[in-house]
Amino acid sequence: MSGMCGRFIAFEGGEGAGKSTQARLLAETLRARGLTVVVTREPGGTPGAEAIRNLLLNPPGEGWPPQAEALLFAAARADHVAHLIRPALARGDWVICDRFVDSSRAYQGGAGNLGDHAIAALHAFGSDGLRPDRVILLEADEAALAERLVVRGAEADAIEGRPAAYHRAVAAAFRAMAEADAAGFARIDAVGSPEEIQARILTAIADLLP
Ligand code: Z5A
Repeated sequence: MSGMCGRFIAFEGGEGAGKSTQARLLAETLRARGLTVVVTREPGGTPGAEAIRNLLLNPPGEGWPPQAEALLFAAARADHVAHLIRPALARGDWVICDRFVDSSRAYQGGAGNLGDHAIAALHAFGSDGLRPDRVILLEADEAALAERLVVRGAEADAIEGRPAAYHRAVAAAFRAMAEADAAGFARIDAVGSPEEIQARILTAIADLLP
């Protein structure tokens, strides 16, 4: 758990699910209610973790072996947790994070076949096992997500560019995690207007709001 007053919300889901959009909208709504909110992302969020992000998404050389990739995500997270997330929660701020450890569980642990125990061990060592108060899992079918990414038109990075089967395994891993921890995860239908989706999210975190 995150501390006495601050709350820690993580957004998870596949690429293009609307995590960044919804993180921003949620922050605006919470700020309008008088809360202090820090919006951040992974990999990244601090200068050290942003430097590691660049190594991960644009790998020099021939690409990271799966174990090295998992270690780099965990190292970036350890810096982010120590220098940004824990201090913000200790001040009583809300922290809204675009991806967190469950992305490592789904991508490296699930689709990358390293397994959940390896990721949990890295997270225990690197970040003392910090968990969000609620994970908002944005779910949409493959076709809807593909359409959004075509509209956005950005070039794929080293992880986005992996085959469809990899991304299907990521979605299945997220689903399994949410089914195994119904209190920790809110599964949100990510198809609809951004406002409709935001309303679903606010309902799903109503119990955490002051
Ligand atoms: N990764 C990992 O492997 N292990 C880890 O531990 C962590 C991450 C932490 C990070 O890339 C990559 O690292 C990611 C997982 C991996 N790779 N993949 N795949 P990133 O942070 O650059 O990318 P991302 O997290 O996948 O985010 P994204 O592609 O930017 O998507 P998003 O934040 O979920 O969506 P968005 O930017 O809010 O919206 C996407 C587009 O859809 C955009 O044009 C919006 O205007 C549009 N949009 C948003 N909402 C809607 C609705 N409701 N309807 C229609 N269109 C919408």
